[in-house]
Amino acid sequence: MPPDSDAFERNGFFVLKGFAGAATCRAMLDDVVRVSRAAKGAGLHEGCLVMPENNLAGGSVARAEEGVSKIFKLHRRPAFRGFIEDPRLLEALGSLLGAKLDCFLSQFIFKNPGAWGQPWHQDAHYFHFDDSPQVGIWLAITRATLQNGCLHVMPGSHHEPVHEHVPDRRPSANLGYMEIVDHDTSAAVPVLLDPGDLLVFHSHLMHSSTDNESEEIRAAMVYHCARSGTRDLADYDSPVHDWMPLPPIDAHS
Ligand SMILES: O=C(O)CCC(=O)C(=O)O
Repeated sequence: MPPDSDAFERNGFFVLKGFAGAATCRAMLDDVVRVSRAAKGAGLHEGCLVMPENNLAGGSVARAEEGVSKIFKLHRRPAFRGFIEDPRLLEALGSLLGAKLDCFLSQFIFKNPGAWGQPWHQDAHYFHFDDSPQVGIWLAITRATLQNGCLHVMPGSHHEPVHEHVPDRRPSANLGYMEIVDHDTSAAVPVLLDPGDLLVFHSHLMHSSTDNESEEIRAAMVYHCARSGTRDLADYDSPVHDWMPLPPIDAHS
């Protein structure tokens, strides 16, 4: 499954269909359900940061995970580490970034029914590093459809510098949601995925997601990788970053 480097250069993203099997997706989902319940829907559990879904706050949920938005810092857990260290993935990432890589960020996104989407942004806005780009991978744990709030991307927008981001103006928006309002996103395309499909994208790519207007969960597991040696220039310690070296690519060839 070779990476589509041309599409990455041209559009800022590509999709690897059927990258992960059902058992991998199931194991991830089972683990985050355990973490959500142990944390009672918010806070820290075994170093993982569980964030509630603000738009669903106040409603009663039968199970803790139904009120969770995202869980950060998962990539050292067995259910998640094997995936990011999969030689097929290391090879794809290596051809985009080079042979020595770190995974510095991971998040599971539940996107429960009624959850709001994330507005237009570039992930690079959140990364204050001395190197660029970073690469994100977004694994569909469930299907991603127009109704359940799939991602939308702006092809070619990875050539843009990082735009100004303003706070998401919706009163119940989740913590940390920021929005680009100075760029025409009318040429955006939806990224419709089946479970196990993988979106690979550039950290400058403008993307957003819509609200989950369906009765089903739209779950995804997202990792972000950087070249080893990348330095974080922020003057604060990010509560969601955790720099973990990945096996060098030639260890697998
Ligand atoms: O999956 C989503 O709904 C939004 C995810 C996203 O935009 C991100 O993690 O940067």
